[in-house]
Amino acid sequence: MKTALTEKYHNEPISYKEALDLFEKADFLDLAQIAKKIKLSKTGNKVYFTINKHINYTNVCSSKCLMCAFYRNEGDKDAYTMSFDQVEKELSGIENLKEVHIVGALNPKLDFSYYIKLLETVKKAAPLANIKAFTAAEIDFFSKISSLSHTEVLEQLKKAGLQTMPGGGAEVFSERVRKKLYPKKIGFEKWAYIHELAHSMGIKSNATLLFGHIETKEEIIDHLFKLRQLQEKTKGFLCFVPLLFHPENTVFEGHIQKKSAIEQLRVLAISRIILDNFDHIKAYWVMMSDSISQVGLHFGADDIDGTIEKENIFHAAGAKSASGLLSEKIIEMVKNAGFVPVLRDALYNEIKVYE
Ligand code: V47
Repeated sequence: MKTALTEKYHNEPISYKEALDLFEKADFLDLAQIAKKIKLSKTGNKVYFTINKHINYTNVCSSKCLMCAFYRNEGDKDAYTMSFDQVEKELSGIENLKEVHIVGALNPKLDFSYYIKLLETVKKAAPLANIKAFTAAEIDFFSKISSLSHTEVLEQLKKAGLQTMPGGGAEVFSERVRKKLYPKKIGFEKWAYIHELAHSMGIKSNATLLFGHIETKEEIIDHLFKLRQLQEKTKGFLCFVPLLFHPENTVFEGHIQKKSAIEQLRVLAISRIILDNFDHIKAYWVMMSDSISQVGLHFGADDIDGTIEKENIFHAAGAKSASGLLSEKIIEMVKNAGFVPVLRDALYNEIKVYE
């Protein structure tokens, strides 16, 4: 039975009904076996990581999403916007930096020129690193505040140094959930339009799913099928990253429990199975913890993210993982899980294989 299942989902794209059935009912280890077989056929026993740094340039946000613990109102005592000097300082002294990940908030007080200068500052401070910046929600916001079209916004950002885009802002592509949790944020149509546009301009991107709040299993499966369809069209997604909802310091604290390791691993595996046209699936250690992300490598993930240095968004929401890891620690985690660590750049070019 196990062999029949792994063969079936390895050779043919899965249907919506089959996917929902597997997600809801499949034996836990059968699910792992199916997902791992797909992972092995794509990336063998390699697991990718990078040396990266997160810059969360502001936490002042007009979107005020209910699931977010990171945002502040203007005037709050812990509201901040980084100066370019601070950005430069944050990036100094990091050896071998490969990727700068820039995600912030929708701050109505900043002009579009701030973002151009931000990218120019990062490019100057870390000329050898890839700049992965701004979710589709931010790109849409920049278009509104600048009165430029989405194409013009992306052209100007690209000229200033933007090379790839993170997957955030996708949340769950369900209008039901959007209306309840993030009514001011863009929905699927716009998120998809902006990523498609970016891909057509040579800007590759990631895709995410925020799970573990009020979404249903059907909405998770629907989200993954929408992404598979979009990837079929553009082939511009590099990696899919399931993001586990952390309720601490949000209105859901005490009402929603963080999903168990088993539930997190089921989401990871079903993502690997449905997204057969994505080369990479990330077990994001910051959000899952070191040990669950290690197990995630046996549930279809082939990427464990990077050293990060300092993470703010998930830690505002109570993530208990370290806020950064040394490369040596990541290499050890991957080896201990039985895989070969590979240092990558943002486009998955292999820089060093740690046999
Ligand atoms: O879109 C917000 C999520 C995202 C919470 O592309 C929360 O490699 C959990 O885009 N609990 C932003 N999640 C982060 C992001 C990202 C992160 C890591 C890797 C990549 C990548 C992209 O953070 C938001 C939202 O989905 N988020 N609040 C919370 N309480």
